[in-house]
Amino acid sequence: MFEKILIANRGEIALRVQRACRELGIKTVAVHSEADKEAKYVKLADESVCIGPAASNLSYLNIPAVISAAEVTDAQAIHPGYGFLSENADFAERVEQSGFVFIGPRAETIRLMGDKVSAKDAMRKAGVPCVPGSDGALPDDSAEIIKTAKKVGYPVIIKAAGGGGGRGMRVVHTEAALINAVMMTKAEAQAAFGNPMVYMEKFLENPRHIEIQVLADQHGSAVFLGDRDCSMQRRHQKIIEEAPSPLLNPKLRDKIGERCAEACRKMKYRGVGTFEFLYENGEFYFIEMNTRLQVEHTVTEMITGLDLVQQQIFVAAGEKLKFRQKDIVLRGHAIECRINAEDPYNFVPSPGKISTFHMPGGPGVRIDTHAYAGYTVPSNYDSMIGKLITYGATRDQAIARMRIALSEMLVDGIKTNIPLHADLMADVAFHLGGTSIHYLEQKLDINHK
Ligand code: MV4
Repeated sequence: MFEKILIANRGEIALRVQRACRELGIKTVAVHSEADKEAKYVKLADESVCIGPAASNLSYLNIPAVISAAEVTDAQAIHPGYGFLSENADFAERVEQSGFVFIGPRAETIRLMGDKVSAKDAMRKAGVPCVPGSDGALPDDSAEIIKTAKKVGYPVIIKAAGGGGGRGMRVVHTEAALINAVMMTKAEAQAAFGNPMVYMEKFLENPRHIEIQVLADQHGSAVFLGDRDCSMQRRHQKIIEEAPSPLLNPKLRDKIGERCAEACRKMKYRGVGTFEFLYENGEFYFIEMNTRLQVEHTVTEMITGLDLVQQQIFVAAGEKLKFRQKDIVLRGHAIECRINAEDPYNFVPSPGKISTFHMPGGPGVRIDTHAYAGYTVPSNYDSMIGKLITYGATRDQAIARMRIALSEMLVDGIKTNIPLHADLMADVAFHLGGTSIHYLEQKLDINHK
């Protein structure tokens, strides 16, 4: 097992990884920007290294600075957290070339999944159901593109191979608009990702976003750890996640989950991963795979009883999974509310100094945050300051506990989205379960007219 791990991230996830290490008796190195040097989790780490100024591209995204920090502190492995360098194949490669272990999949796997055309191709070959569409990237020939769209049926969506997470896509409703839309998406993709390749899919009008969590070791074993429903989102930012999805029954879940686990075995996947699906009319359609630990891994931890960060560390160290699929039991229900430093209704970021910080507690309440009274939320990074997670035997109990927890939570000095979460916990459609990916934006629109 590793003796020392460098955590190449900041905020709540840096603290989360630190806690997992401490429990395993592993020493931690925190790297931080000048803006984060006073943060408590930095001081809590066994060692810390300042890797640059506040701007992310000069610090948390600075590959040579992160690797140098691992060298000077003699860390053996690097945990990338989420965001920043976590899905950067070049980083993973350079970490391993420098003699450290990258806590995540092989660079080759990250690269395969980073290109959405090659990812989809790999999934199709591995038997994972995909959205119908073009066979790989679209050709240059307009007549061919028109033919493909006719076959797929309008509306279609044009997506950049280099995109993902909602970047570089365009919906097309008619043949008249098709070629121009393809040209525009290609030009934008070239500018944004340095890759003009685009592909086509049938556009699903009102799907849910359901994802499958997987875990695989280096010895060919892979399991799925249930699903999460992440449909409550705005502008591709998830706000609430839950596990399991209120829409699935065990049979459907096991069927799609086993497909994902089998795909991992075929790809020789290593580490944790997430298969993202759109779910409509009882069918799953693969859209993307994330090769990192996700923000919402917590809800999976609550219903499986596993520590996913520790599992990442075990498999990165070459250990075998200590359980098989039949040993994985999904128990109860968990909900996560992302707490952001922002205006709850216009979503404008609200950085600054937190004066009051009172956190809820009680049975089934978990808080993952690096914030505290007196902490200053920097303006340089993502506005998420923490996650409130509740667990219950049933979905209703998890919701009831969330309502109480939100009512106890006090954060003053900055604005937060706690009032929006309180509204959503009282929302009838949310209570019924399974609102679509468009629900929150529609609700916010109505409330503002
Ligand atoms: C789609 C889609 C409808 N049909 N693909 C957006 C993020 C990226 N991961 C894929 N996205 C979508 N792809 C087809 N064929 C609708 C979306 C989409 C979406 C997906 C998941 C969560 C939120 C979303 C919000 C708007 C659009």
